[in-house]
Amino acid sequence: MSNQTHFSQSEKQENNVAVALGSNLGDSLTILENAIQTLSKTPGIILNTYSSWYQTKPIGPEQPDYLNGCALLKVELTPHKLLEILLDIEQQFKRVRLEHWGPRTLDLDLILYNDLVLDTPNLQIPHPRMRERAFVLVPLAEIAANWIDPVSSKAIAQLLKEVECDGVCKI
Ligand code: PH2
Ligand code: MG
Ligand code: MG
Repeated sequence: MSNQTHFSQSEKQENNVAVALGSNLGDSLTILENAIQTLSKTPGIILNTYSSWYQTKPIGPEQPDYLNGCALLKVELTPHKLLEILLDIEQQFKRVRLEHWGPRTLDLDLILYNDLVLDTPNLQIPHPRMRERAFVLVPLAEIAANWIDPVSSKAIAQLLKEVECDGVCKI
């Protein structure tokens, strides 16, 4: 069964989605604010709320600090259709990615989609590394502290207590 068939119902419903945003190349604050505006204007997406922006120490190769934040959306889109749109928005912002986990103008990651657990080659939900990433959990806890991660069965606020948050600073 294709994902499209499997999720056909969700296209007609309002699905709760958490997206993580990040940037560490160019004018990151402007890029992130513009990405939020773009999301809010995209058909099939309602922007519910978004977090403060945080300056965060890079995970991975040596590179500039990031600005990170999270947004909560209601979508009438399947997970794969939403992924396509997020990748398209990254391209609109002339995403440059020089190396794996390296610096980028805009990164939009699909973190949670309802209580769905999905493991496909190009999309895993929840995001497989969200539980260890303070740069995701700190902003997400600001706007969705009680959302239960369907894999660990823990709330975002609980996951946040279990990570080291040094190097994540509200701007
Ligand atoms: N994204 C990465 C790799 N490392 N580090 C921080 N602080 N913030 C990010 O968004 C980030 C990262 C790959 O997506
Ligand atoms: Mg990422
Ligand atoms: Mg990404």
